[in-house]
Amino acid sequence: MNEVMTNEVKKKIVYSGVQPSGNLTIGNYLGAIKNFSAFSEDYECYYCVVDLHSVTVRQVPAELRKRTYEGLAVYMACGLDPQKNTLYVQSHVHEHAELSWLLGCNTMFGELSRMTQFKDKSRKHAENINAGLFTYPVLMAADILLYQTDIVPIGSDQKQHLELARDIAVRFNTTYSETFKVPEPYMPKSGARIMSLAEPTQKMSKSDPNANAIVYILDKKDDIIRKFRRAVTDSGSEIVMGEGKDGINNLITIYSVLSGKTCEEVEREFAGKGYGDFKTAVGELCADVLRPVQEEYARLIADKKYLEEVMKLGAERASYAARRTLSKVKRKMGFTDIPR
Ligand code: AQP
Repeated sequence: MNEVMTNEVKKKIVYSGVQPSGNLTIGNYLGAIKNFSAFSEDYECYYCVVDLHSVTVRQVPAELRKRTYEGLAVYMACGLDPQKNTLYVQSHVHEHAELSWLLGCNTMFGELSRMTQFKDKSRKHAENINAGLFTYPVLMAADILLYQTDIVPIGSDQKQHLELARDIAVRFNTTYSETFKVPEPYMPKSGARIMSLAEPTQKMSKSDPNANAIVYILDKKDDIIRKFRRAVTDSGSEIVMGEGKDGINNLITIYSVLSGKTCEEVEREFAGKGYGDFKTAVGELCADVLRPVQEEYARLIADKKYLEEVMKLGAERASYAARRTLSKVKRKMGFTDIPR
């Protein structure tokens, strides 16, 4: 009896997503995707290709379509089994957009105005400061709250949005009675903010127009090594972390996360070596770590039929869970059902 009861204990829920707004970077990998598979065994996991988010910035339609398949293939190549995880595409589950509207009516203009990503992206895309860019965090809150999520693995750039999602959940629960689980962020101790190789005070972003600033998950070995060799560093020479040494701090962090060693161990390993040797070592290690991911990706992306089966299965599973929360929310807010 006890055993049966234990088996029926509901697993905690993990949710995260990546935008198909460009080719995925080692920032996306080290800060987020790499950590996803660790949850697969013990949690019920939803990992989404968040295509609705990506159109807050103008996308070329054919490229968006292509990158959506690629995003799914990268998830699997990074070790996410579609049987153990719900892997799906956000726009296939219309409840995300619907809940986003309802939550938007429970989110304050002032809260959204404080979001630093909105301010950054408004500066970068001054010709297209659309309403979606402003309400992006509400859609992100809907993504998370729709699945009654416990844990959200994210890079540190998404921390502020996650805090807002928590505030929205608490406000809704207080206004309409307990409806949403209030989610917790999970940020890796190291690698939560991988910096640009060209401007190490800036986050590495897949939409950065400078390709040398970014290492893509699918970059060729030679390109990876070349980019690391050209990484901007200060005028020093010792492989030691320090204030104002953003470039070398970033490279030590990347090496540390890729190798599983602490930053101090990395400093000891490279004591007496110069920046040039270290940059080559980071490039080589990065290429070695990414090689199996790239091989698996090449196999998966060639099989469009299989990717579509995964998409379909994921959409069905996600829709089932999403429908339950959305109908609860609508009931609490006073919406009527279609009379039977
Ligand atoms: N540089 C980074 N270091 C650590 N984590 C990062 N993430 C993104 N960049 C870094 C994490 O990756 C996950 C998916 O991010 P996203 O695609 O939803 O959007 P983003 O955070 O806006 O990522 P990008 O690469 O900067 O995209 P663009 O250029 O389109 O805005 C998130 O968990 C994020 O924290």
